[in-house]
Amino acid sequence: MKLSVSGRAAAAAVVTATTLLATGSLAGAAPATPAVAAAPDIPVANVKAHLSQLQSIATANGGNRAHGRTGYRASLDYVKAKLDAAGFATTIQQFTSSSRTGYNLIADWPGGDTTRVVMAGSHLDSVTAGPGINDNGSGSAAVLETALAVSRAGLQPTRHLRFAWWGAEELGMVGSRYYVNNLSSTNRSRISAYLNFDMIGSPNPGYFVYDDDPTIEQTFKTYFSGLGVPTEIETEGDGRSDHAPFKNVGIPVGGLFSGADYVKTSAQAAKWGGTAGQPFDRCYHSSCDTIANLNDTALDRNADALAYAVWTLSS
Ligand code: DPN
Ligand code: CA
Ligand code: ZN
Repeated sequence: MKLSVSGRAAAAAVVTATTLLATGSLAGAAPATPAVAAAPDIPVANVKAHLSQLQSIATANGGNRAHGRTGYRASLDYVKAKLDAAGFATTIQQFTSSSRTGYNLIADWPGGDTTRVVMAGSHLDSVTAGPGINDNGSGSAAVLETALAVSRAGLQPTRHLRFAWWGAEELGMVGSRYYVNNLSSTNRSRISAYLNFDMIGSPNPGYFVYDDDPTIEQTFKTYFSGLGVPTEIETEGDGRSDHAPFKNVGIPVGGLFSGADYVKTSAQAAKWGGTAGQPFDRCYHSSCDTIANLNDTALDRNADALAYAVWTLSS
């Protein structure tokens, strides 16, 4: 069989396939070689177009997209309309937190083995202080564009794919915890992986991979090593985002992160560029977390890595 992949990509594919087969939590996954060839390059312009829409929504709704505010519901309606038009089965899950109504959006891609579900999610709410474009429009827009790419490709994965946008993360992961708590034990046991994307376009970026499930971690690392981009283990936010409720009930989790208010070291600036002695995101939880508060290269790489992981882990 002739494979139209470079030597390095082929070598990376072998590593991924070996890891998948050797790891209990995702045992039974097909070898990853075909998925490596098929995973799409996510157009960063499309991701940015979604972010421009989220910025406009915040601007039209008092400057934020926070839980219980009109800008949150408008954000959810924007994402849902795109998914409905692309053929997803969408569900809005309602909950109450701090006396305000919150919503999760769940989108299932029809087909695949529903006893082995691969999920990717991100929180869609901002803080009240600003529009929340890096935190977490970035993850929300990249997960949306990956879902739309699944539809464009007519992907028929072996495993069932589910995408999620969480409400009220900024109040303490309220929406994602509500989702996990309300799963039946059967449906909980059917989730073979949860991938989380919270802040992936930080303006002074780092490339951090969560070190939770080893198969998921290795899948992301394989993608970045193919780009020649070094990664570090994510340590700033352990337990601080929506993967935590999944992890707490034993579901394999992983994810990507480009940094919040920690300061970039000189060693990190040497390998990633950017500015040492400055935060990864100086606008974290501030009014200046606008459409200008993004590094397009980080957003592009992380969106492509997201799609690679979704294709590979569901194959
Ligand atoms: N959970 C993020 C927030 O919404 O504020 C911050 C964060 C994410 C921090 C991931 C660390 C790691
Ligand atoms: Ca891309
Ligand atoms: Zn935040």
